[in-house]
Amino acid sequence: MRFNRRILTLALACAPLAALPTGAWAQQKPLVMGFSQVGAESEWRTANSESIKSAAKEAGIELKFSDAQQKQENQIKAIRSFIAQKVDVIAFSPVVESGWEPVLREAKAAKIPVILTDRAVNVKDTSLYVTFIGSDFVEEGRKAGRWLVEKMKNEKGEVNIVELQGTVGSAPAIDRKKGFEEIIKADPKFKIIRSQTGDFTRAKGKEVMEAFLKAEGKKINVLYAHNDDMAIGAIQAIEEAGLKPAKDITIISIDAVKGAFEAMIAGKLNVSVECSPLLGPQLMAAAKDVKAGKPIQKRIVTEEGIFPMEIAAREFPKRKY
Ligand code: GZL
Repeated sequence: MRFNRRILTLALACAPLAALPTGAWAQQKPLVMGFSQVGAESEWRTANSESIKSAAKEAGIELKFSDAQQKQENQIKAIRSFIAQKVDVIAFSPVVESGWEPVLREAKAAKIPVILTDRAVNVKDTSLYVTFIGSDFVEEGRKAGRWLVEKMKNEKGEVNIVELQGTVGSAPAIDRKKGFEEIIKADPKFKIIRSQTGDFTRAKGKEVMEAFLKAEGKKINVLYAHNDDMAIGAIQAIEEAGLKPAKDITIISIDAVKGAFEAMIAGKLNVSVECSPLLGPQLMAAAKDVKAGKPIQKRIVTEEGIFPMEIAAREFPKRKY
């Protein structure tokens, strides 16, 4: 008799749950997101990873986070693993634009929605991802170009530019180059005399700048770096060559991370175009909307500014990354 009473008590205690619509039960289980990150190559990337992890925690989303060490094959492996684990949603920042169709088709076949953050992919079938949340890199390149044209408007002679490109084949490297050239081509005095990848890292940026200085020396008037980390590495090379960064060579870079503000305040960097890594909250909101079956924009662009050295000290205390 006692045993039956216990079962009855338990059944009565669970009864209210049975009354919940099944969806409500499903909503009790936290949404599980598989995220494949490019790597940890720059200050920007570190801030981006922190934003994603803290936003997942804040949103009550279970995050499976994988660092690809800037290798596409590691990202593809991670995405396949997320599919095998039957996560609710997959998100990633593609290290390069191409080579994603096969694994994205596998995710689609497994009915797992994919969200792109930070960088885009180059696919014919855009149904392979739900949305792309990130900056307009072409516009970032245009902003860098417009700043240079304005700064050099009274310059009569040639303006010789060396360019440190981002990771070969990546959306930011392709588009920042495109936007910058679109603006400077209006005036033939601007010439890009050397252009090479520094892979978005300080070490490689310094190494390539050393080679540029060896080959071109005092002919260099401007350095255009696709991110602050490469610019900071190049600043070291410029100083070691006995030149004054931001004076002997005008330096333009992109991201507007803390290191860039410190360099501008020290008078060693002329300007940094903002590229916000703080994509975590938008990503988590999009993931929840996708799972709830809500409509979502195919492209969500992050709004960004530009920070010349003259305002760096005033703006630095307000910076969030
Ligand atoms: C831009 C991002 C780039 C940053 C670099 O959204 O993909 O990658 O500009 C980072 O600092 O390495």
